[in-house]
Parts: sequence; structure tokens; C-alpha cells
Amino acid sequence: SYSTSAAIEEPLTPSVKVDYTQLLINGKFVDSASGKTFPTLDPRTGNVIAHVAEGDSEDVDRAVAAARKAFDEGPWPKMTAYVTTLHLRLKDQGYFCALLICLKNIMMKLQHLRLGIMESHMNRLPKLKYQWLCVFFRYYAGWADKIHGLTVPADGEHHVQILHEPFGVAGQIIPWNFPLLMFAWKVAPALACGNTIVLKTAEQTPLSALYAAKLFLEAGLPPGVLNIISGFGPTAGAALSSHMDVDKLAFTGSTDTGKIVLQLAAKSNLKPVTLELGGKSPFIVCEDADVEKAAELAHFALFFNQGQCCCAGSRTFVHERIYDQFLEKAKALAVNRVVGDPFKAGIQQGPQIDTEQFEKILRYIRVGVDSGATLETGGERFGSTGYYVQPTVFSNVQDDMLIAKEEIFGPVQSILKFKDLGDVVRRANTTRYGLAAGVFTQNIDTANTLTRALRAGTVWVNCFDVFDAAIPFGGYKMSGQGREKGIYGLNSYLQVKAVVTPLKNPAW
Ligand code: TXE
Repeated sequence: SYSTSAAIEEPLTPSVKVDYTQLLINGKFVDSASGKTFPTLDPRTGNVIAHVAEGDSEDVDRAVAAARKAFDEGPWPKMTAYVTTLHLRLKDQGYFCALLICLKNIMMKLQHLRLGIMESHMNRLPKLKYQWLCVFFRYYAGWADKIHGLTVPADGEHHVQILHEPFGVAGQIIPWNFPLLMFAWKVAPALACGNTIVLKTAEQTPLSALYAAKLFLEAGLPPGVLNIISGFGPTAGAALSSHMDVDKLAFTGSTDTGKIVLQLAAKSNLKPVTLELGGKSPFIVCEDADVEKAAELAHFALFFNQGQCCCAGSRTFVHERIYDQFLEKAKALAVNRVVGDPFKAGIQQGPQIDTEQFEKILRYIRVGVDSGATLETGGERFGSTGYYVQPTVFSNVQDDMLIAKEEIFGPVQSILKFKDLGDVVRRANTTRYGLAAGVFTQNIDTANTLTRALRAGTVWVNCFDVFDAAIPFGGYKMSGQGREKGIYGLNSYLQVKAVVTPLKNPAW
């Protein structure tokens, strides 16, 4: 039976005032050109939190024009990144300092940013999320005055400089699973390099980016540098992806939509695109593992954020010798997971984001049962209100079952048995995805063998979901293109220009 200690029938409604629901274009909150709005819903109940301006191509045009002007005419990319004192006004200091000031303001104000918690319905870790956001801006603010080019000793009597310059207008499209974090991952490196931005939020979670962007304006970010469009993918998202005046595109979302976005970019102006897409990450528990700890980590790797993580450890491979013992622990952890209103203390799992995701997960659970996997626990809706799903564990999962191949994006753990390392490497890599992998072992040789053999952008050994602003993140195969975070994330927002000058004046 499930712990129902935290009733979900009467959600705690924190005193949230929704301040900003319009589009942010050229430093001002404005209605959409069509005047249309769409509702944003509370996933605990399905009730409307607010009606938000619905941006479409005309609004994207306006936002891109503002970003273009802010880039071409300045002041943003023309500001120096060098800063002598934090007490000067922004216009004297450049974007390095702007980011620092923003960071300070965000730190102060985010304590009151309840919207972030509400949208992310993230339950017991809201404070951590704020820190993640701040850490990103601090990290990239630190880079802003350290971006510089090279000189190259080329053949001949020439002085060759390689300049690193901002791209121009960056279009950014983010998903709903970590609204504020995705905002930070996209906005911080783009601004630090001197780009201007048009960011489209996910239709499920439009509010927190508007609030955070307002803090940037208060901190002195010039108008037009950061524009926020709320709206839907096939309209506003497609308009941004295919815009002729957007110089670079960054997208996080599903692999299917990533393909569409890449095509739109190619068919319009061939803007370079970075993609951070879906995954089906293996979590490998080796023969020598401490079973209790391995089960706890595997549980966290899958159930964190209601399973709504692109890098979720959604294929738990367990060595046959410890399989039964592991299964018992994994099942107990799921049974005891506390589900309920994320605003209440002690809750470990909140609702899924919306009715589509909720139904998709329940559909996959039915498919799992029909295909012959053993449903150990869960499998149903939790409660009768909102989008809650019982923590679910399948054992006896086979590689060719849909639940082992496709991204469920929910609290559904699939446990598979393996015999030896060769077997598990081959099976772990037999996927179109390659975002992340987890390895649990006490044997250094096993760890080394697996980390080299696994085809994934991140391999966590005896840990999982360890994120740091300095650690690059991105996918092999159909999990994406390019990297975010760290210096790799910075590079994707920089153009490279070679400047060649004769050492002596040529004889004209
Ligand atoms: O994703 P979409 P959805 C996976 C996860 C989930 C599935 C579907 O498996 O169940 O995707 O979720 C915008 N042109 N991930 O439908 O469609 C959209 O408005 C331009 C993994 O939410 O990819 C939103 O802002 N943009 C993922 C963003 O794309 C378009 C996180 C993501 O939506 C568009 C989220 C279009 N034609 C879901 N269509 C991860 N990698 O973490 C949609 N969008």
C-alpha cells in the first residue's frame, strides 16, 4: 500500500501573486499581437493559475527585431567585459558586471519566487533549485571577462588574430521539466558571450522565466537584450526556429521536436543549432555492488523530479547474482515513496506536469504489463485529483519491450537482468539515445571498462545526477548535438573570426 499520509485532495495553496503574464519584448511587458491568451494550470489540481499572453509569429518578429537592434546598435555586445568596481553604473561596466548584479538581485528575490516552486512542482528541493540558478549565473559571469581569442603563427609575413565574437541573436526554446534551470542553462552563457536573446518558454510553464527576466531588467539589463515569448511549439517555437534573423538556436526537448527544429533551421538561414534531447539511460549495478546503496541510487536516478528528467536512469540493469535481493529493495523504496502535494513537508513525489504526460505514462504502464513485464508495485493513478502517478516498478523487463526502448518520462522503473560486462555493454548501448549512464561498482577495473565502453555524454560512477555549471552536458547519438554548461557551452555561443594583416605595409 502507498503512503497516503499527505492528502492531495486539498492542496496547500501558497500565497502566490502572479505578477507577469504578458510577453517581454524590448524591455516591456506587452500583450500578444493577436490579443490571445492561454491558461497555465496547477498540476496538483488541474485548476487555472493564470492566463498568459499567447505569442505567435508576429510577436516573435517583434522580439527578434528588438534583440537585433540591441545587438547591432548596442549597447550589449559593445560593452566591455572588464570591470574595475562593482559600484559603477551598469553602462560603465559591461555585461560581466550586469550578470553579477543580476545574480545578487536574483539571490535576494528568489526567496520570494514561489512561482518557481509551483511551476516546477518540484517538491522537496526548491531551495536547491534556486541555488542551481544562481550558481549558473555566477559561473558564466566569471567567464565574461575571460573570453579571448588567439594569435596564430601562420606561414608567411602575416599577423593572424583569431577573434571570438558573439553570434548575434540567439533563439532559445526550453521545456517544462526544470523551467528555471533550463532558463539559466540557456540565458547565462549566451549573455556572457555578448549575444542577445529571444527565449520561448514551454507552454506548460511560462511564469517563472518572466519573473526572473524582470529581475534582470531591474538590475539594469538594457531593453531588447533578453526577450521572453510564451506560446506553443508549432506556432511561436516554429517561428523562432525558422526566423531569418536569428543567428543561433538552442533547443531542449524531445528528439522528435528536435528533428523538426533542426529542419526549420536548415530550411531557413542554416543557423547553427544545439540540441539537448531525450534519453533512455542505463544504470548498471555490478556484481560487487553494495545492494542497498545501489538500490537507493538507482531509485533516485529514476524517480527524481517525478521521473521527468532527460537523463533519468530508466533502464536499471542488475547483475543476475544480486538481482533478487536488489528487486526486493527497489520495490520497498517505491512502495514507501511519499507522494502528495509538493508544498507539504516530507513529500518526495509531486504530480506530473500535465494531463498529456500523465496519460502517456499510464499508457506505457499498460504496454509494459501487456508485453509481459512483471508489475512489482504501482501502475495506477495516485489519488483522484491532479496528475499524480504511483511510483511503479517493473521487473523481468526485456530489451525489446517498448518500456525498455522509449522515454516514459515518469515514475516508472524498469529492471533488467544481465550476466556479464560484455553482455551489459552491448545491451546498454543498443539504443538510439546516448545522453547519460550510471555505473555502480567497487571495482576500479570494471568502472574503467564501462566508462570507456558506454556511448553516452555523461557517465556517473557511484553517483547520479551530479550537475555542476563547469561540467559539460549533452548527448551522443539521438540525444542531441553539442554541449551545454562549462566552457563547451560557452563555445556554442561564440563565432570565430580570423583576421589576417600583413606584417609590413604591402606595396600598393
Ligand atoms: O516536448 P517538446 P513535450 C520528452 C519527454 C516527453 C516528450 C514530450 O519524453 O514526454 O518529450 O514532451 C517546443 N517547433 N521531453 O511535448 O514538444 C515546446 O513548445 C519549435 C524530454 O513537452 O519537445 C516546448 O517549448 N518548438 C525533454 C519545447 O519545444 C516546438 C524535456 C519542448 O517540447 C515545436 C521535455 C515546434 N514544432 C520533454 N513543438 C528533455 N530533453 O529534457 C514543440 N516545441
